[in-house]
Amino acid sequence: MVRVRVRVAFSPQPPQSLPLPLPLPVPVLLVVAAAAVCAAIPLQVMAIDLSRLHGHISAKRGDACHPYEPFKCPGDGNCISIQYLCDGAPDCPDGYDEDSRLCTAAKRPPVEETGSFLKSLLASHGPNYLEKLFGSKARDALKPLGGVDKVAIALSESQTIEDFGAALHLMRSDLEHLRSVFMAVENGDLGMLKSLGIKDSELGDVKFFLEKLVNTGFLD
Ligand SMILES: [Ca+2]
Repeated sequence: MVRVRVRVAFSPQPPQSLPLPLPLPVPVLLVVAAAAVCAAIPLQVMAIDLSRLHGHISAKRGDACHPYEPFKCPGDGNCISIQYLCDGAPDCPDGYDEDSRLCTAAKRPPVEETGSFLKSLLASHGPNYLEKLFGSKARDALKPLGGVDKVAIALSESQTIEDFGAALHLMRSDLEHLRSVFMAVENGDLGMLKSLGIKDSELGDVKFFLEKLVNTGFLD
């Protein structure tokens, strides 16, 4: 199906028919322009935070895109507007703006936030604590799985728990254990988390963390 989309280019010039009586100072013009752009972007699109897209955005200085088209297609370097990310139609030549890992990461908490949370649990309880969630390969501060950052990226980018298990080469038994933990949380059964040794003071944070994944399709 060919999708036709009309694009309106942003013009910093006021329309000829509506001349401004006095030239506005540049900062005022910028605020007005930013407000106009924000008003034109639907709320759903505003939820996409480029800082969540770990590893999907070039970090090189000097090749940044214009603020109104902040996403750089990795293939050809074209810059596209943020409302064209994950909107169902390819805008980068290779369709990267619709990449399923990128679009999953756009819905999840930032990788850095997930990594910090996992590290805080390890710091409080010791390097083997996350075996309770992710199974025996999660010992030694997740080193057998590639480290905390790799696990955080997999949690961010894996659309489903099956994708997560494949990304980290989890054993089937460990994956099914993890699924049972998620299902318990989805069903409001905090007894499961308590039985894993998670302290009452941490239950809220762990539940919130797991629910974020469930609510973005992890168990689908
Ligand atoms: Ca698109």
